[in-house]
Amino acid sequence: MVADQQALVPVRDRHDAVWLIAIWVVLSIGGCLAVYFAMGPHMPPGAMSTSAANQQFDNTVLATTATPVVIGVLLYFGWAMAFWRPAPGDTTDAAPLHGHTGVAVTWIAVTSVLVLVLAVFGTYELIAPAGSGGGEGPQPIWKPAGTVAASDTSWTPGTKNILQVQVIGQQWVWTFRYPQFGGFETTQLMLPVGEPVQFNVTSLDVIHSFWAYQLGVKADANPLVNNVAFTTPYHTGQFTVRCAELCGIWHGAMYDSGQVLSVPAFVSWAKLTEIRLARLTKMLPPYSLTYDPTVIPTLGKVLTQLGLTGAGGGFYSPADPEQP
Ligand SMILES: [Cu+2]
Repeated sequence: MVADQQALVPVRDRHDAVWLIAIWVVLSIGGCLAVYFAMGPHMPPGAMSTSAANQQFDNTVLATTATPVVIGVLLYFGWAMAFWRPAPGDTTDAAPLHGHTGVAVTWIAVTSVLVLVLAVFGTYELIAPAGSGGGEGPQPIWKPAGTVAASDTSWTPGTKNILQVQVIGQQWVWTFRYPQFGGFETTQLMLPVGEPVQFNVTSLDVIHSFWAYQLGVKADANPLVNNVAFTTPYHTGQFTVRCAELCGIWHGAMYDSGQVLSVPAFVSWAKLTEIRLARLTKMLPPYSLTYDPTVIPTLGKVLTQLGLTGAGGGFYSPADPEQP
């Protein structure tokens, strides 16, 4: 009787395996399609810029790849609970398990290849096609295709010269300098749509992290370091700016918002702001990729003292046609 029961076990297991694999394949195909096509377009951080779209694509591919694994684990777990649990009152031990070299080797090989391929794929996709939205340090290796070393003094839309935007973090406000428009400093982060942007991120005190969420840009702001990040906005509209590095008691209030404008609207904003802030720009230290905090205490303070920063840092002029 005991021998008969043991002989039946492998047959039952084979049926289970066939069913499990069949159900797993069907569910995985459906799941992968649903994740890639239905969830993919809603994956963070959206597709407002090249860097955001690259991250969204990465997130979509990684989630799609993980789907069969998750389905496999949950299916096996559910199947075991439904069909392999002991009958009520059965307190005997289960049959001993023995290692299976083929299964172990296959599992290690498949998961290792999967992880390594995804690591290489994800890294390449994040940085290579359009330059990284994460800081690449002072000498970036990957730049947006077709761009050249930027001039600090001029920028013309549609050329290979990248728009330079300096991001300055300090406790607890973000300010932005536009060196190609006379080096004015403002709390408004305005960008033109469809034009490559180079963020030069630095800090005047502690370590901050410039995080323009919808643009997929996140770069550490370190004092005396120029940390470069690239993006090209795809759409006009508003995006949020936060500090992503705990930087003191008002870290959580260190937020701002930025706006992607049409190219003509951006150019007129930049030229207007250059003129409007000319009086203040003269009081600032000359544009530089980094500033020594012990020598340069004026950046940002000028705007603050004159009451030009509103709650959340953003201030909008009634003269700005893009603002309500
Ligand atoms: Cu901060």
